[in-house]
Amino acid sequence: MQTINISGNTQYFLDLEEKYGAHNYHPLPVVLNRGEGVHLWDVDGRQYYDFLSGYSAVNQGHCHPVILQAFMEQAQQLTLTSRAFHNDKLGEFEKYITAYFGYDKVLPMNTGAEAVETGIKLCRKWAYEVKGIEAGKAVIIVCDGNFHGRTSTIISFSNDPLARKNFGPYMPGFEAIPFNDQDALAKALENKNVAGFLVEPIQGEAGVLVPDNEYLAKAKQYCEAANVLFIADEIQTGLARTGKMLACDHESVRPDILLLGKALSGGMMPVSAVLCDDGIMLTIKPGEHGSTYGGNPLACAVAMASLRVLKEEKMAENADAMGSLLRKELEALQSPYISTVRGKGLLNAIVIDHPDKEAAWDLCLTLKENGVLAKPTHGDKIRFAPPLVINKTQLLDCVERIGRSLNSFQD
Ligand code: IF1
Repeated sequence: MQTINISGNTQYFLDLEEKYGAHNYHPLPVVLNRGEGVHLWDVDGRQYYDFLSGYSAVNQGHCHPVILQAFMEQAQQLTLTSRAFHNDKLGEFEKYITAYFGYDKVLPMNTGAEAVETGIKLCRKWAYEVKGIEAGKAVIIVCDGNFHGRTSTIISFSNDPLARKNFGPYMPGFEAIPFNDQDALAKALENKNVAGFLVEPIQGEAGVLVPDNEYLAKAKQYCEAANVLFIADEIQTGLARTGKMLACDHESVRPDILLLGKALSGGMMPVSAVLCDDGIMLTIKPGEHGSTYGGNPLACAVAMASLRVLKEEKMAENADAMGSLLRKELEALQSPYISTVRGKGLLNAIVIDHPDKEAAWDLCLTLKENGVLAKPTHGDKIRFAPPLVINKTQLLDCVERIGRSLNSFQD
């Protein structure tokens, strides 16, 4: 186990959380109080590169000035009307985002999980009222290793014991198949009660699992042939993270229902959105779904700025170039402790090969000492996902720090 030195200042904040907060996370022992671009600073003034980006919620970089400006202007004007009344930002946002992604309509929500839940409800509603599946019989296909959020319904179709243990009884109506297995999907689609296929184009939490080329395109074709909705959860992979605006764009796949969240607000506040065409969206009538904060004017102003800067600053192109460079340089380290380097754009992970099962955690502690913040996922994988504004000099500096951290490893 790695020895770590913690300042009194840092310890003060760790103790507060230990005593007064739920213990539902096991964070790295670092206390941050400032972020700007690719950098974070802790309470002792130490600077770090952020290689997690708030789980891809800070694609645009911490405290992006344009997004911040939009936030501050709107925050002083009007933050929330509820949907009981109209406001002058919601319609502008709806027009902007539907044109941006090419859909008829958007249903605005707040968290990613709410977007996933909304997608599930739309799919079921469409199944009964358009496709004609028998009431209560709709099935949505999901993938082993999925992560779509933490609500009771969503963990009902998780196969991660940590996510679902003792949270039953579980929501029925879901069938899991292996990820990246088109034959398994074809077989599952023989069931006439299937309404939708919910999939992450790249499985994030599972350890950045990139499917074979054409998997998504074939899956969409199979769904179309079976009159089943292809629901893409782009909450983590979307918004330029993988080197295209959407991960589905790598295969020119147009989801029937598109789920967005996280970087939709550039890390400012929870904003999520569900996009689809009228044939699906208009199955939900007034009063059948909603949210207190969904579509609030502050969220709309922030989301429009967050989407605008992605394009204006060509963040997808930078993510593509910097991601290729990162994977090439990580491979070139030829570290005996890295068994795999994988990813697309700036959504990457390394798999650690070391006899000590705590090795990935210990490496993250060493990385922290060397000025790079990253976190293990599922034991032996470490996600490397910096903000999409990282430049070549900064990226090579991080690779040097990662290499130095790996070299300090003892067998
Ligand atoms: C945690 C990681 C986990 C997501 C996808 C929906 C959601 C998420 C593809 C729900 C959220 C977050 C949740 C956070 C850690 C992080 C995460 F994959 F990004 F690393 F857990 F798997 N779809 N992912 O990734 O969005 O409701 O959180 O806004 O819960 O520990 P949310």
